[in-house]
Amino acid sequence: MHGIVLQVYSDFFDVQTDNGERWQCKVQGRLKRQKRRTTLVAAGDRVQILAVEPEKRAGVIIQIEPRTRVLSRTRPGGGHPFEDVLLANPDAIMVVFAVAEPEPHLRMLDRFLVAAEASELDIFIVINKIDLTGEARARALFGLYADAGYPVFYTSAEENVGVEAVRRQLRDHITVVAGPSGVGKSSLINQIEPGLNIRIGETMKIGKGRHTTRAARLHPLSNGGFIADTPGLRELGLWDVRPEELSDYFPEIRRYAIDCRFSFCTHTHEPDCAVQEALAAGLIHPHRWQSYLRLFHGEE
Ligand SMILES: Nc1nc2c(ncn2[C@@H]2O[C@H](COP(=O)(O)OP(=O)(O)OP(=O)(O)O)[C@@H](O)[C@H]2O)c(=O)[nH]1
Ligand SMILES: [Mg+2]
Ligand SMILES: [Zn+2]
Repeated sequence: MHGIVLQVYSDFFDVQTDNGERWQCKVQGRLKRQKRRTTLVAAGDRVQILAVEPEKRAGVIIQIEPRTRVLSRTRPGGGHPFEDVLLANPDAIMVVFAVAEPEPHLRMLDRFLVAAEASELDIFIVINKIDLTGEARARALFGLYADAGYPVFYTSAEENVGVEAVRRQLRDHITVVAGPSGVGKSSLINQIEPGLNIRIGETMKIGKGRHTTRAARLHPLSNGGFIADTPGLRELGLWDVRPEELSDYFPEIRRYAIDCRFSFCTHTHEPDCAVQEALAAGLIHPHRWQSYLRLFHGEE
């Protein structure tokens, strides 16, 4: 049987098979004995399993498919760094913000987007709680992100508005959810997939304490997608971006930067800078430009 690992416990793995069954699996000894520099089995891994006790849905993982991508941390160790895989095969990051309550700080949204860009996953934005301001106000505030090139969805988890479009976006993908506390991430997920019953007003967490490595957990959606509950982007080390990489992480800057005279142009003072020209022509939003400058100079 083929399946996907939903969650990793200390010595067994929760696997959902392609026909939707849940099996508790161990890993075949042969696989455990192989030398490796990466986590053997992580949430998101596609695996092949054999039944051991079918009546108990207990099995053994006999093969792990190659990973397309990972969210990981590198653990240094004796000259042989080890890749701690927190999530295998992620496809996208959904960045959730609220239009009010908490008051939106666009600078913080830019920070989340830069961290998300550093992961090299597809990114889309969900602006929630539009019932508090009306959709027009939300679009006026966040329209600049659509101009920058991001898909932006407007929702009210409370009133079930705009949720179907987000549900379609999640189909058949493994999507990581990110965003500040209180914006309605759990509420939104419950509205997308009512059977999950994630606690509102309580952060989704596995494990305790800030020093334990928190692995990810996948919540299966009935449309074939998975929501990944992962440690924050900060804990994944995506928060620390070098200034010279920064223009790669603003899509609307990256787009023009290829035409700068110098390939290492920082767009702050160099001659023949295509980004400066685009800025002067109004093709880059001044707010986003200010965010770029602040991050470039090392301010959060
Ligand atoms: N008015 C309004 N309130 C909402 C909406 N969505 C969520 N809320 C409320 O916002 C509060 C926070 O919602 P949560 O879903 O717990 O937020 P969260 O993003 O999961 O927060 P953390 O788990 O702490 O990161 C709760 O009181 C929800 O009832 C919405 O669309 N409109
Ligand atoms: Mg939550
Ligand atoms: Zn430039």
